[in-house]
Amino acid sequence: MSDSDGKESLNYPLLLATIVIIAIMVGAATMKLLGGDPETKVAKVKITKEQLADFTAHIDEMVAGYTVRVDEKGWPVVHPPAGSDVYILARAYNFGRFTLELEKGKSYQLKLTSNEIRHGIAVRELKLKETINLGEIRSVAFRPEKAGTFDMVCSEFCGYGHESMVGRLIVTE
Ligand SMILES: [Cu+2]
Repeated sequence: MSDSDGKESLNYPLLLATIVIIAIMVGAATMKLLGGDPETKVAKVKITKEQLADFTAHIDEMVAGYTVRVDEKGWPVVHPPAGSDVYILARAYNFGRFTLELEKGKSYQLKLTSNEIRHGIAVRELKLKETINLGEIRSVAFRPEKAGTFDMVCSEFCGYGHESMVGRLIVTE
């Protein structure tokens, strides 16, 4: 008698606890899927030696096509049009010998790659921070929301020259 009673009565505290745990897990998974800034969506593709050559050709085109002046270091200031792809090759120990100039509130697609070891790119004030792995092109939607002149630094320790790996990013109003 008491056995059959026990089987029929549900363990409500346990059931409730299970439901709560499942709800928390579903919630966490959903937040992970939806989370993150929609302006910094990241896509990655693998890159071959030939594609790396293409990549450097894109950089040369960008510098040749969109240099607007030369800065006091003698570096070309490159101002690609809003909405365009911006190619950056990280290497020991610079991001290319040019200064990048972008427009505030405009969207760009950063194309990032490295030709040797892993580097990173970070502009603290503009909330940009990406790892740049060898052998892949990382494509990042980027919209600078602050005007000014900012340091673009390497965010992954990459050797003795890491600290000196500083580029310059100008954002105009
Ligand atoms: Cu580096």
